[in-house]
Amino acid sequence: MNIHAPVHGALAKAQQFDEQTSAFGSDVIEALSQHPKKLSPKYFYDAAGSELFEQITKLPEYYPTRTELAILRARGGDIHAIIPKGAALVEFGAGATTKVRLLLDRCEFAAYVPVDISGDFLHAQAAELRADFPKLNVYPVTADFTAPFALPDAVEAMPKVGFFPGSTLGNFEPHEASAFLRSAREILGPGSLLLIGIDLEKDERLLHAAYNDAAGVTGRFNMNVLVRINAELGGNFDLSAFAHRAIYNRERHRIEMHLIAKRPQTVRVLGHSFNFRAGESIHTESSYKYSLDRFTALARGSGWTPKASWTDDAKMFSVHALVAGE
Ligand code: AVJ
Repeated sequence: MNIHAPVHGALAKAQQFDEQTSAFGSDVIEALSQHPKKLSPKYFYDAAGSELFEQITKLPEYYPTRTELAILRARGGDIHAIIPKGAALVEFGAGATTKVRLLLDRCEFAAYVPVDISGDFLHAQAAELRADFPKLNVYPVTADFTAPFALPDAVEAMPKVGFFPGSTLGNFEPHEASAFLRSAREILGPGSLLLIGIDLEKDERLLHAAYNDAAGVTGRFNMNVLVRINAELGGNFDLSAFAHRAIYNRERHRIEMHLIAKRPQTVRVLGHSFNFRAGESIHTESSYKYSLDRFTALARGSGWTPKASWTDDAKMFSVHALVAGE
């Protein structure tokens, strides 16, 4: 053991790292002990996983990102018209800044509050935006946005506009999606606006192609969670013994991603053994698809009043403006 006390910052960082690692570890042990086995999609996104997701957004088969961007561009005037001047824009999750830049370019926001669990990513993103929007106040908040968190004091008096693009809501089970919408209403306050991107139900062949791309990027993205378990938790997953599979579950309106064991095997993680039968699955992600009616009903039932909905001509994707009820 090192008898010299490390500098405070390094210690804090080491502790934070340990806590995150052990949360990941205990989650993985619990999720792989379930029947059927599961893993949370939030663990896809380390630096390599975020990079793979960026590649997914550019695939010819993956329509959501480019369709949502096209809607935001085409409806910029309508969006501008309903956003109060001097508002604070609160983004749930911080990813690529392409979408938020469209809003910041067109609407006069006084502040931008990106909220994300990964502080490093958040601060890099904030620095980038501060450089390009010198008059904008950027107040990053490091928090898990699926739980209640406090907005910075500096934006308290400003009107609030929430932004939750990308159909990230689709990763939540319907009851979790409702809980998120209720919590967002509490955080933003009555009368606030929420701009939210929601992927729509469509021909199953298009959904299937979007999650089983010809170049195999989605498969590598899916497999990245096993790469992380091996690297960070000392797991011994044999990556060549698992296959990517994405299927549309029609009854539950969702794409499911699975990792399928190609043969019987035992995998060890943090001193635990997990047995797999040939063909056994780890369910790694659900991506719910909504009809416009089912989404507006969910929003109403969660304390929000739909104000406007926009889609592309082919009705592939939707963007909704909701107003928070009292
Ligand atoms: C970021 C959750 C919206 O569900 O389409 C992309 C993630 N998974 N390809 C989605 C994802 C496989 C994506 N979301």
